[in-house]
Parts: sequence; C-alpha cells; structure tokens
Amino acid sequence: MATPILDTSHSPHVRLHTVPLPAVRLADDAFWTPLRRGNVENGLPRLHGLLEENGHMDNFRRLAGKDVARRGPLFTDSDLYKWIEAAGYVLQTEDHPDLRSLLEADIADIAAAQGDDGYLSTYFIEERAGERYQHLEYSHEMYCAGHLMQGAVAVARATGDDTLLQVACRFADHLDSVFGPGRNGTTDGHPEVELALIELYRHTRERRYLDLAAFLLSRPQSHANLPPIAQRESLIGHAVRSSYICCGGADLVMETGDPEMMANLQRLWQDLVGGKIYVTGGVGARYEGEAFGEPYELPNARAYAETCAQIGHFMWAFRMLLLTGEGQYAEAMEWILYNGLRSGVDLDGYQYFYMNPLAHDGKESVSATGHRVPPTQRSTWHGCTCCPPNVQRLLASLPGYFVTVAEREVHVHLYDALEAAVDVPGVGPVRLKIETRYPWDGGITITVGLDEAADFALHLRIPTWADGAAAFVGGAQPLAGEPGTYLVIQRQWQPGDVVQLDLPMALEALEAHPNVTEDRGAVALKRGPIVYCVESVDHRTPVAELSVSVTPGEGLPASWEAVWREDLLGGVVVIEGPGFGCVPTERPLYAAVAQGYKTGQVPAHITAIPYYAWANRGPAAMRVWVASKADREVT
Ligand code: FUB
Ligand code: ZN
Repeated sequence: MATPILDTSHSPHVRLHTVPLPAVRLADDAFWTPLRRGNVENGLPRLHGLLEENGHMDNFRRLAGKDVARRGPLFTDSDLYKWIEAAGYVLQTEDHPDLRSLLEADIADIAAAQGDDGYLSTYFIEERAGERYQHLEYSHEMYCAGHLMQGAVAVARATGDDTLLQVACRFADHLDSVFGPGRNGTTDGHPEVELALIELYRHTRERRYLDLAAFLLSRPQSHANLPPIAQRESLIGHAVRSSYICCGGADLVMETGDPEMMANLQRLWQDLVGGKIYVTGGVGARYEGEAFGEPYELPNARAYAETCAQIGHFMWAFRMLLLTGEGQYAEAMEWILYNGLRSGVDLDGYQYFYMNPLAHDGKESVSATGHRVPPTQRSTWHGCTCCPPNVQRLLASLPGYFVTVAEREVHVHLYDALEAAVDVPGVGPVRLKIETRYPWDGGITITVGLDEAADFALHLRIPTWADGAAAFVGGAQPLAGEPGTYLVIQRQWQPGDVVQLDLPMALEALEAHPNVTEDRGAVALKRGPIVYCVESVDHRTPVAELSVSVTPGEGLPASWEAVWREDLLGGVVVIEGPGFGCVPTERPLYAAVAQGYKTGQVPAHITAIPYYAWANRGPAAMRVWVASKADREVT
C-alpha cells in the first residue's frame, strides 16, 4: 500500500513526488528522534487521556445513547480526528498495540455516531440539528469533516482497515449532495476540508471529491468574506485558516495545473516572506482575529505566532516545493520547523505552546493594560486544543518530508541522520544512508546503496546560509554548492559511493528590514538553521538590557563561538561571546538630546540558546532580538 503523507503518484502537475512514510527512517541518534519518541510514548497517550477526560470521546458516545452532557468548543471533533491522523502515521512506520487499540475504540465510537445521511457533528445535534450548515462562517462543520477525512486516509494507509474511511466518504458524499454548483455555495469559515477532500480523492480516486474541493476553493471564504484564494491580493485574516486554504489551492494545482491559482499562490508566498513572517518562522502577528498584520507589522512580545499557523505554513511550503522543486520552499520548511514550530512543544513531546512570542518578561500575569500575556510555561492541555494534536500529526509524519523523487532523480531537502529506501522512477530501488550531527554540524555523509550501478541525479539542497558549501564524491574535485539552490550530482552511481557534503555554519547576526520598527537597532543570532534567543536563566543582567557589538559588513566579533553543551536542554549548541549590560541611569522618561544623558555599559558574557528550547527550564524572560551595541553609547 502507498503510504505517503500526500499521495502524488497520480498528480499530473507536480515536479517532485513524495515517498512512502516508512521509506525514511530517522536514526536513533537523529536530532528529531528524542522528540518523536516523546511524541509517541508520552504525547499521544497523554493527549488521548486528556481528550477522554475532557469529554471529547463522550461527545461522540452520547450520539449513540450515552447519557452525558456535551463538552468543549464546537470543533472538539477535529481534535480527536487530528489525534487519529497522528496515530495513523505512527502505525504506518511501527506497530504500537496500545495506540492501535485506542484507535480502534475511537473509530467504533465515531462510526456509531454518524447519522444515516452521512452527516457527523457532535455539536449540531438535537435542538441544534436544525442549524446544520446555517452558520458556516463559524460552525466548523466542514473543518471537522476535513480532519475526519485526513485521519481516515492516514489510518487506512496504516492498517488497511477502511472503517473510518467509509465514515469519511459518507460525510464527503453528504457534503457533495449539499454543496456545489447550483446547490449551496457557502464555504466553511475555517478552511481545511478543501485539502482533505483532495487527499481523499487521491486515495479513493473518486473524482467528485476533487470537483467539490475545486468548487469550494472558487468561492469566497465565509468567515470575514475574504475573496477566493486565487484572487486574494495579500495574506490577510486568520493565519491558520489562510495557510490551510493555500494548502488546498496548491493541492488543486497539483491535480489540475490551474495557472491562475498557481500564480497567485506564488505571489502570496512572496507577501509572506517579504514582510509577514517572523525571524523564527512564526506566522500571525495579531491576537485580534489570530491574524496577519500589515507588512512589517511584527511585534515581538505581542507576537501571536500560533503553533498551528507554523504547521499550516510548513504544509503549504511542502506543497509549493512539490509543485516547483524550488529550494526556497524547502528552506522555509526548515526555517519554520526548527524554530517557530518546534518551540510549540517542549523537549519531552507532551507540553505545548499555543502562542510563540519572540520576547517575554518572564512574568505569569495579565499585563497592566489588561491584554492576554502568553504563558512562560507550555501546557499539556489547552481549552482550545487545536495545537497539540497538530504538533503530534506533524511529528509523526515528519520522515515523509525529507526526501522526494522524480524521473531519475532523488532529492534531499532536510538533513538528519537517517536511512531512506526509495523507488526512483526510471531507476528502481535506491538507498541513502545519511550520517550527520545536523543541525549542530554541517558535515553530512551520504552513502548510496544500490543493487547495481545506476545513472541518476542526486539533488542536495544547499541552504542560503551555507556560504562555501561543497560536496566531495570519491577522489574527484570538490563540487561547489550555490546557496539557495540544489547541488545536482548526476553520474553513474556505484553501490557504496559516498558523498561528503559540507555546509559551513557561520555565526550570523541578522538585522531586520528597517520598517520592522521593533527590531531597529537589534540583531537576531543564528547558526545554520537554528535561530537563537537569550534567556534570563543564563544571565545576571536582565535580557532586555543585554547588547552585542556587531560591525556593519562583518557581523559578530571573532571571539564569539559555538559551543556544544551535552548537558543542556537535551544537548544543544549554544553561541556565546562578549557583550554588554546596560547600567540603568536616573533620568526622565524623555530628555533633550542636548542634555547629554548617557547609558552606562558594563561588560557581560552573553550565552544564547536555541529559540525552540526556551522556557524548558522554568519561567524565564527571553528575547530573540538583542540590542546591538552600535545603537548605544558607552561611558
Ligand atoms: O478554529 C479552530 C482552531 O482554533 C484554529 O485553527 C485556531 O487558530 C484556533 O482558533
Ligand atoms: Zn492551534
């Protein structure tokens, strides 16, 4: 059975094809392995227990007669469906009897709750049954249906059991009987069903599901009345909703080639990377409406950057990569994944952030101005539980994002210690063994396993930050890699050939476009794909008062270094070096420059940890953007 995350095997308009999830196995010592193990051993079982405790399963059981009250927001069904999708991905790669039995019980409850007409919602029943599809701008009925479809496809691909798939198809058929040309033309206020219908089409080959997705994508979004995605001029509104509709649009292009949709998705992508994404890969600047702000509106402490928004944009980037083969999309996947997405979960894989700010004063309180302050601690449970199972399904499916294939081509987009066994069109089985300490070290050894010599091209992504990248194959001259592209090694490969890829990881101090007013006079520290932050636990000086010296045209002083710390945060490279702490001066809030007030500076040693790992040592103040000393006077 084909078990990719997205089955592109019949998609006529993709440049790259996905590989089955079990085709890529992350090694025991891979960067992502401890977190993925925590996800399976802690995250999934604990969340399942919490979903049960909070009534999510009972919400289904009461439709089959259990005498309990309905609990939770109106979209709780989707939380269980996302959990099921995650469990499905786990079971695609390993047997896990405990998960399997939880899954079987859930599927039985869900199947028993479905109406004879195929409709399924635990909210719009009984006295609310008459309201079905009446409040689509907020009802989440099709959103839940979409997550059901994705979960069902993942399970069917894992176990071959079609019970949940049949439930999903019956719901899809019901939707198809209500919505479409000449029928109801309203869309769900929360996109999701579009991309799910297209995967359901890929799995079942039922054309009506693709047509319904195309129809819904052609309609305005009922929430906020936004134009159809192919006509939207910029990224506006709710960031998660936007990312899911962009995924749906990209899925449609894979199947139909729709040029207008493709051109607009590319334009919207430029809008994202040109002014609406944080240096951490976080997306969604505003609390109000969980929405994008204006271009360059990227506040740090007030960043929303919902974990789900990072996941949605990661999924959209993957689809754009499949469509184009362009490195910019894989680079964005990596950027989002290692930073703003990974910060959404703790190191053990069972506590989650909803918001991912880039600065925090470390206090757990409501701010003096009354606005919500993001917590400094991740939680196992959130009243709105969208993020935890979203993280879980992403982590469970992660191996499916590293490698793709095309005619006589294999592409490596993300690096970690792994073994891949893929079927390359026109070639046959190709095995890659990747040994590396990435993201802490840019040295990557790739051993090519073949049954016999074969001619194909190995495409290795060269990140934009990897100046001086080079690959060595056998004793041949080094091949230079152009940052931001793929290094293509086309040759007659022999079994056991080894490629040594070197991606230099310099310490970088990044500055933001001057229009990002909050980041003026500050730098963000980065090494390889990892964005760093300063946390109060490591400093006596308040982190808001730290500053580093950077020289325009040069960057950080040479005395700054990257240091491997086995003992810290599960093992991380910290970057550290000399900087300054500010000595507060008695002065009025505003003073004439002519009065000559100066800010005193004292030397301070600065240690920066990976941003994703902040708040894993208790409540702490944190900053990604650190003042640059060029901006402050020294007395
Ligand atoms: O509406 C369902 C989910 O809840 C959204 O995707 C999240 O942004 C949160 O609002
Ligand atoms: Zn969320």
